[in-house]
Amino acid sequence: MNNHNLFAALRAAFPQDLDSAAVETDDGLVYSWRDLDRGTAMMANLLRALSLPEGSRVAAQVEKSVEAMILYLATLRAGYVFLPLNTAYQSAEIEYFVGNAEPAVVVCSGKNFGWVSKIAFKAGTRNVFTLNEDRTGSLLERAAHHSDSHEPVRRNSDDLAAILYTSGTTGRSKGAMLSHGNLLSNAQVLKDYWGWQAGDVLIHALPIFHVHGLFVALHGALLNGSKMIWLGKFDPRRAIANMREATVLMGVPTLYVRMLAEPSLTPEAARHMRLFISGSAPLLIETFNEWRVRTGRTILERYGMSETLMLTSNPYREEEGRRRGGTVGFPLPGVGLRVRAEDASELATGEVGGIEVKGPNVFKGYWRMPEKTHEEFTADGWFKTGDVGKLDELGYVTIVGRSKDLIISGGYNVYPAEIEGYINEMPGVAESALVGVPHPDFGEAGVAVVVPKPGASLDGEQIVARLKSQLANFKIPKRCFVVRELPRNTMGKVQKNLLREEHKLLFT
Ligand code: MCA
Ligand code: AMP
Repeated sequence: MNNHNLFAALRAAFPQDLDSAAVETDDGLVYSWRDLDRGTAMMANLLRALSLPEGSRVAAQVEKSVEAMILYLATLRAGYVFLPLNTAYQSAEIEYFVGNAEPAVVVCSGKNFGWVSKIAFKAGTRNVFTLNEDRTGSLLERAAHHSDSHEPVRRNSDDLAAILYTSGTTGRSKGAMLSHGNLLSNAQVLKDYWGWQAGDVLIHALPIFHVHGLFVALHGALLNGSKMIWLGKFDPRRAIANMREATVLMGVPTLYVRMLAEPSLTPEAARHMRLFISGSAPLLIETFNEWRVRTGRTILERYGMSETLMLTSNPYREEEGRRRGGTVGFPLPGVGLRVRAEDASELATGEVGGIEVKGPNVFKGYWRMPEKTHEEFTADGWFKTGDVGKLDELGYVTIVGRSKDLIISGGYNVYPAEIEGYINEMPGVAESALVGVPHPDFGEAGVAVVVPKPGASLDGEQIVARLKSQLANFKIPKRCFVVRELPRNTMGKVQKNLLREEHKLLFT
């Protein structure tokens, strides 16, 4: 029987010359394919030596580094389940994720060990390691004592490989359970659809705690045996300078907007590049057009979700069609996509409705939330994305909005209900609403509108300052207004569309 462990497939794609460069970092280090193989083996052996129960979760809240990537690959190799956490999360957020996922291992930055280990030990985690950007910390010290050879643990396609926390369409964060088969099948489809080829070099510019950087970019390069130029933190000038030696770059729209602001972005600078991919948030048509003028290259926009991995993509090959700005392209091979009205009836071409999907890429459900999982699938087994869109006569998908109350800021998801909850807890607050409005850098930015209790006086800046001490930085509203009341419809529901309209020019 074949081993369906995703790591085994990635390892099989390593080039024959294991001493060639696999990763080059921005501080000048070069890791060979042999380094990745040995490093993942040593770490996998360390994890196995901990005698963890099968299916154990390994949670990581660490800065982006090659060693952090090795930790992810080692977790797969050892057959455990990886749980990546955004480095911006603060203690209340980490407490929720660790309490919910009950990881057997937690890896954090040395500077956070005090508070993270306290949370982890309270949740029953026995093993807390540290891993720092400068390649120090107890994880590497401990792994150094283990053998550098390791046979990937046998896994079935349906076995869990990772859990990614996302808020789905409603309520508290839910852990989307992704299997080895979900991840591998999606990576294989993208390898073919995007024409990965010999000699490709990827500029890896995104964080590695979400689907885009951890799976789409990383698996793409590894499955093609391609070298990565590894940017610890996105820097537009560095990314442009790296284009001379690279062929593929993946980014959220904010990355493209920031590169366009650099005079060094020219057709000459981009001459060596084969493919620019954008996703995670809507790419403005202005950005799409300007990029073409400034570089002579056409961005390929695609669409996906944590629960489903990649769903649609504009075509790579000309014979399959044009890359059309403002659309997210065609359903990927193997992905079923349909548009439904609210009463579940099928809609005609061009009509707008809820996007529903099916395929080997669709997740196994939400971690320990069978009811939530059930709610988000139709009776005939399609996953309801919460995105609103349409299909045209050629089959291109356009996303026109979202039925879920979600703001996407700089490619990160912000759930208004969560931030409103924190604001409503503050003394003197009667109620609040958070809306997303256009922002030139982040695409959308959060604006809070807060109503004081009778007799209370509130200050918008103080509310923002208080949120900063509680929540990840990207969730903090960029502005906060104190008003006498929120607009409501006859049913008493807050009319967020009116608030969005009122504040739409705030940042433009
Ligand atoms: C930072 N800030 C933000 C954001 N990032 N505010 C709103 N939205 C953000 N995304 C805050 C900072 O805390 C700071 O606040 C101020 O804005 C300016 O920070 P700056 O230094 O400009 O930010 P940065 O550190 O340069 O980060 C910007 C970034 C980053 C590089 C665009 O947000 C990023 O890497 N985004 C990519 C996210 C991503 O990978 N998404 C993929 C999800 P203050 O000054 O007050 O401290 S996967 C997904 O969605 C699906 C599956 C898919 O389809 O891919
Ligand atoms: P996440 O929960 O982080 O996985 O975010 C998934 C959501 O990001 C999707 O449901 C969409 O709303 C949004 N998204 C991803 N790619 C695109 C895109 N190219 N255009 C518009 N929205 C996108």
